[in-house]
Amino acid sequence: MKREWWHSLTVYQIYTRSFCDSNGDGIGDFGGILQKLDYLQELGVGAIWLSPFNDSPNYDNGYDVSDYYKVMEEAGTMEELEELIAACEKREIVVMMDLVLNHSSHLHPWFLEARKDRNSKYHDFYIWKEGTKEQPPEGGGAFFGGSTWEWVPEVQEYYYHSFSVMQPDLNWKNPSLRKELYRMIQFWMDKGIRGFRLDAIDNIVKDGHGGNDTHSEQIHTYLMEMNQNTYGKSEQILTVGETGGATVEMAQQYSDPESQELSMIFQFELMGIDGIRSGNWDPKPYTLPQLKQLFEKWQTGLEEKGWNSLFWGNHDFPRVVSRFGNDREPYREKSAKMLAVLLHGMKGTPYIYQGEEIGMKNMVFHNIEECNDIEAINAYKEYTSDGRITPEDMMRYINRKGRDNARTPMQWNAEKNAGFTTGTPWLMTNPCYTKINVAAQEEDPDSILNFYRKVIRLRKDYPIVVYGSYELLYPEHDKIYAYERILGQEKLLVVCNFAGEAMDLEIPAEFVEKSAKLLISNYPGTKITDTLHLQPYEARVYHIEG
Ligand code: TEU
Ligand code: CA
Repeated sequence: MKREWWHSLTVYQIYTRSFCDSNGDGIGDFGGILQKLDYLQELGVGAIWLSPFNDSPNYDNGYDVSDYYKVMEEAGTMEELEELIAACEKREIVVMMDLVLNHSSHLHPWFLEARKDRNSKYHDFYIWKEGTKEQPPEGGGAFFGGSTWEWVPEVQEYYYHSFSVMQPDLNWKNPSLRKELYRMIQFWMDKGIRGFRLDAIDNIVKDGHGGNDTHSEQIHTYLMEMNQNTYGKSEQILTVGETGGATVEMAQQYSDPESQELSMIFQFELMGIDGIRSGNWDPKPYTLPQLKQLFEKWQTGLEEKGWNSLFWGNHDFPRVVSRFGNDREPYREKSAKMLAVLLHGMKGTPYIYQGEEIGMKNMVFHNIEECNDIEAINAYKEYTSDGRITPEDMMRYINRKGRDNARTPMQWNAEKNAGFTTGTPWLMTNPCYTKINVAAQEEDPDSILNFYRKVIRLRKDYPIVVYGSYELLYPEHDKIYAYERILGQEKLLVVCNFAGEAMDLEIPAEFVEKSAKLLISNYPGTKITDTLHLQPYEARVYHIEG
């Protein structure tokens, strides 16, 4: 496999709105990110992915773009962005941008024209169907509620939207639209953007029946065309497509260098893509053997062809320690570190979502007025208005699964608003900030933050972490997750105890015989013996040079 610069780096996802506010308006911005570059550099990340910063009315926090060439006022100015890109370049941090190409805002000038006149050039930039006000076309439900079709009296037609009514889908069948998008991507490349995360990119082909054809071959054709016309022209650009429902075979195709589409994708088999309206109370649960099976499939599936992205969550999912670890004391810290070891020991490019590195946990929202997320608010209205679900149950649901959990302000210190803003934050600060914050963890050599720094470092110091093949051990063990990485004669052993109790595990003899070196552990004073005595949520990585 050809080695690429983006194989060995770790990406940090910044939800700009919630990261750091430099001007006291309660919304995070470029100036805030600039202030935190030392922090990011010390953490050791090689790239930052910024959630959408294009001009937007922010009904979906930037995932509804009204001008692809401008930056949104809340985030700052173009000059500030340029300054940020230059400052990152100096620190060898790549800046990645979130491209929202499946849909625009309903306030984008293209759509404003399109909805006025069927003969407008921009009408065909969107997807329309005839009908009457009373009789909408057939179709499924939109991700954020209601039908995928919305009536426009001026043109006596319905337009198609996969997400909210405020996010009309772009018509990728139209070559002029595609050309406009490519031109725009080139504009950002010229500004020094070195990576793109392609939002909901597997939704761009429609099935003709009011739904999306996320398995269509046509998506690959469009991606190849986009690649050739934009980022494919440079070796310097990293791309990751958000393709929630991708299978291993599809992922191979998307991320195979031969097919020239994308560097890698985000698949959501682990996350589960049934949103808050699916009727499932909790995020998809897994037994440990199921979790192993899932990772095994992806780790070995992309071994020869393609490349994995590795992540425990993002701005759309609950906090990792609350979901896959144990966010109750005394185990929050240990389990957060254990999860870091498990994921960062695997093969692929890891993504850290802001706050994960200090063990931030889910929020408790008391009522819907405290929430911001369009998905949660729409679902709440719909489900409580006809009495299908009580408001109390709906809040429980939102607290377990809702997207605002991950969007509360970054916790920098124990001062007012966690040091995120001097003003009023756009979304409540999680009260846990008095205990869980960056300042406290900087001071503590054993903190989750300092542990993440070490974990990230391993990938740089040991090529086996980047390129070793993955071998699962004890697939049926329901408390311990152990695997090996193998590169020639060299070996790594990663052992993670998922139980809140001590466990013994017999390990392959060669690690003891060859006096394997302990690279990292979340407990002090560990010894290598034929049988490891593991503490609750203990994680260790051993290395033999071979
Ligand atoms: O999320 C897309 C999204 O909702 C996916 O999880 C979807 O289920 C999948 O693509 C189906 O294949 C992105 C953003 O991350 C999110 O914040 C936005 O709200 C959304 O797109 C709309 O732009
Ligand atoms: Ca601000």
